[in-house]
Amino acid sequence: MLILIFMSFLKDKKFLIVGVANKFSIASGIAKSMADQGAELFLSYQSDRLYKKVLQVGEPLGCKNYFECDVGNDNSIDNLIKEIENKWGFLDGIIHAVGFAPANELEGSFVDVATREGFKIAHDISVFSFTALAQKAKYLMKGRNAALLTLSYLGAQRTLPNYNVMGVAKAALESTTRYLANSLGEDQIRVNAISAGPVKTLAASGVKSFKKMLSYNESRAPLKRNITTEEVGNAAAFLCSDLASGITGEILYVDAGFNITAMGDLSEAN
Ligand code: NAD
Ligand code: 0WE
Repeated sequence: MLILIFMSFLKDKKFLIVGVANKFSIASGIAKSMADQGAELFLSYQSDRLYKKVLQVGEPLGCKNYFECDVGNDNSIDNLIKEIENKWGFLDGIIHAVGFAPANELEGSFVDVATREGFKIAHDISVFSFTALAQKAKYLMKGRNAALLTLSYLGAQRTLPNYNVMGVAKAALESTTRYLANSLGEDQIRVNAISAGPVKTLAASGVKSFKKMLSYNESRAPLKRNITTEEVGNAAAFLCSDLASGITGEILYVDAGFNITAMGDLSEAN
């Protein structure tokens, strides 16, 4: 007799996911994997105009909790956390899948396109927001073996064309992951990041030559393909579960191995 045993390592856990814009979002892949493992979800979205799309992602997963939150606004974050306190009274973790820089800084040579204002916006929305969420939701997570997770990209560690100020911000986000991990450790709250390979999402859709980047990654990565949001989701579900109870302050690459290579297969060499 065949016995199928379904895993559900997030059963009875409740998570806030910040950053669903539509079904293509990395946050949506994470929501699916976490719901598949039994987690209950609270989805926050940036603005009214996204509400319908976010419902389309949440409803098939049985999610009943939605709230608008602009992570660049402290009152907006406070309102979100209050709503979670009222609905649930506690939290087992937060997924931060938000990144933004002004489009005109994501094209051209870094030294020529960088501005003070663009730097501020990129770091406020893409980096400080993670600390702000941790700070404001800490009291809901204390002593529950909770887990925070953010999304990074290889541009934090290496240069690549056009990523510019976002690379600088992702470096700060990875450092933030370590500092948060160190200061939240005493509350048994773990903090990790996933550095994902490129995925065609809304945030990627405005990016010049993104298709070329996808095909470059596909041919250079050890697995000879790109990754899916579900693969990021499965790693996220693991990191936020008790299976990862010994892991904190870590940056986990989910990129088909691209980051370990330096020279590909020389097919482009003369
Ligand atoms: P996406 O456009 O689907 O998600 C980005 C989200 O950020 C959107 O939901 C958007 O509404 C939200 N956002 C932006 N400003 C906000 C604000 N002020 N308040 C609240 N929400 C705000 O794109 P994505 O690719 O899924 O991005 C999610 C995360 O993954 C980002 O941190 C991104 O840097 C990271 N990432 C993306 C890739 C990729 O290739 N797509 C690779 C590695 C890491
Ligand atoms: O982190 C990201 C997305 C970052 C992003 C994208 C946009 C486009 C639209 C942040 N802000 C904006 N602002 C906009 O107005 N990625 C990892 C995907 C991505 O974006 C790139 C990449 C890759 C990969 C931008 C330039 C070069 C490569």
